[in-house]
Amino acid sequence: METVILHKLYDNGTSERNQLQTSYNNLKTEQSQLQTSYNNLKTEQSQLQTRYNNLVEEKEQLQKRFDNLTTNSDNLQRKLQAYQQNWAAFNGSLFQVSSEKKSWQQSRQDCLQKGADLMIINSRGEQNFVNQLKMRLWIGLTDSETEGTWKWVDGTRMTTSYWNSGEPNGGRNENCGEIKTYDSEKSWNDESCSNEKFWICEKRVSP
Ligand code: 2F8
Ligand code: CA
Repeated sequence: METVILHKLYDNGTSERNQLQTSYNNLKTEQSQLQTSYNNLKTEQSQLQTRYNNLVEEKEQLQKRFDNLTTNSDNLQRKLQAYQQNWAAFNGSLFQVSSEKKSWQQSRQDCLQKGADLMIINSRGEQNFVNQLKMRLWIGLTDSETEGTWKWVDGTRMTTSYWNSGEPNGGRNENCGEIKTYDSEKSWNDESCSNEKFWICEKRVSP
């Protein structure tokens, strides 16, 4: 009787041990699968990080290219606009000759409205350029502030001059400068500012 009971207990123990072993094996298998999944996810995460870094770099390069293209397009747009409005490029400036006549002040207002001002002649090249147009034109020269002290519209004192013989001769009656004769050596005249004349605007495009 005792032997039978002992056998029974032994069989029960064995069966329980087998179940535990099976459960243990199953858990080991599951653990191993989870480890593999984890490793795969780690690899995938690392690949995604690399792709993300590459995309960030690519985005920065594209942004730079986009900014450059925008700058180029803006410059071209400005040039095209200037060309369409009959601005002529010379020596880092754009020049536009009027098609109507106005007083010196009104002429200047027209230039200012266009983001420009009356022409300032500060090189021999510019003096030649304006004279070859062969037109009487208001330029940005005046002694309205102090009689006899000629200044350009940017407030600088006139240093080099190309007055016509006998000019300036108008005293208080002639306080504005014009291109009168087309002799590049001596072409300026002082003239009454209220006289209506064609004029020339200058817009600086490079420093
Ligand atoms: O001879 C030069 C002289 O010519 C004219 O006066 C007669 C000019 N004035 C006008 O055209 C209004 C002067 O500015 C110029 O000096
Ligand atoms: Ca004069």
